Amino acid sequence: MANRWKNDLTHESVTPAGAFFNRRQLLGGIGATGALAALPTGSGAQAALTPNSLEDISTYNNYYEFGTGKDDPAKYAHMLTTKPWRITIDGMVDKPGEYDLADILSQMTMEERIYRFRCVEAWSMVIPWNGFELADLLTLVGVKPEATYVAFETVLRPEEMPGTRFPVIEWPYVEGLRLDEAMHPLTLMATGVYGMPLPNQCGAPIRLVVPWKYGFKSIKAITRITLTDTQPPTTWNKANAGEYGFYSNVNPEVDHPRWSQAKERRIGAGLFAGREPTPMFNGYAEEVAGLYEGMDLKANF
Ligand SMILES: Nc1nc2c(c(=O)[nH]1)N[C@H]1C(S)=C(S)[C@@H](COP(=O)(O)O)O[C@H]1N2
Ligand SMILES: [Mo]
Repeated sequence: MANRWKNDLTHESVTPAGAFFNRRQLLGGIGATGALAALPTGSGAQAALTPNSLEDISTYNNYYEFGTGKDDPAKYAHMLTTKPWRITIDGMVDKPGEYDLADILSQMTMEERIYRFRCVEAWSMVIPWNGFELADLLTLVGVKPEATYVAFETVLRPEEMPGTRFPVIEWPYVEGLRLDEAMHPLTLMATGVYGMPLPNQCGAPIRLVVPWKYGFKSIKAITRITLTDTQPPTTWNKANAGEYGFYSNVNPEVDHPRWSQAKERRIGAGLFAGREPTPMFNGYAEEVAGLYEGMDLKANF
């Protein structure tokens, strides 16, 4: 196990430019091997990429609606009913409404994206997501020209979410992106991993994935998407603005007040594996640095 992780994961190796921009792939019921075989073969580094096991991805989770322990979501998230699922899309859009998820999915182009995933707690994984570009959904509903931000909200069902009985954070969980971040082709709405529907603990039936930002931006079980012209409140920023900013771009040079962000512990690497350096924008600088040109990344953390 440990060796697997030593050689193959440099930041260039995981979904570099070209691995996603040139490819739109319909998904069948592919398993782990199929997912790897389906990777573009043009880049040697890309072929060497090794995602975390489904076990890692589905047993080590952050999802406070089901408890604060890493193993709580795997134990309790089955309590959430994910079918049928409706998403309210409102605010500054041409076609506001309550959309049925199955209806949305029938109009989206499903793809596989193997992304690095970096939690603000300094652990990381590599995850083979299945999903569609958020930009495609926003285009479908029509974004009005005055909109500049997108707000997201997680479903809140205390009877199905035992963790929400405790005031650890404010419920429902909310997140937000600037509109240009939301429209970026890397920004994914994930409905699956390893070619299978998302396990509940991973955010079923639909969650956001923003691979260049800390994991808490990737909000789970989304029930509402609102287009707005003001920066939306976000759960961890509300909980502690000194520690968690709105942007939360992965940045090895901006430490968390209580720990360094320079390195990360890769889940599944084994007890004796060293911590790996964290790349700027989690390895996606080439694709996203332009979004923040001229911005002070230390002040806007
Ligand atoms: N609704 C909701 N979304 C959430 C969270 C949460 O507690 N509730 N935790 C966030 C955090 S801190 C991380 S690191 C990722 C974890 O995703 P994973 O469990 O699929 O790895 O989900 C994010 N999305
Ligand atoms: Mo996180």
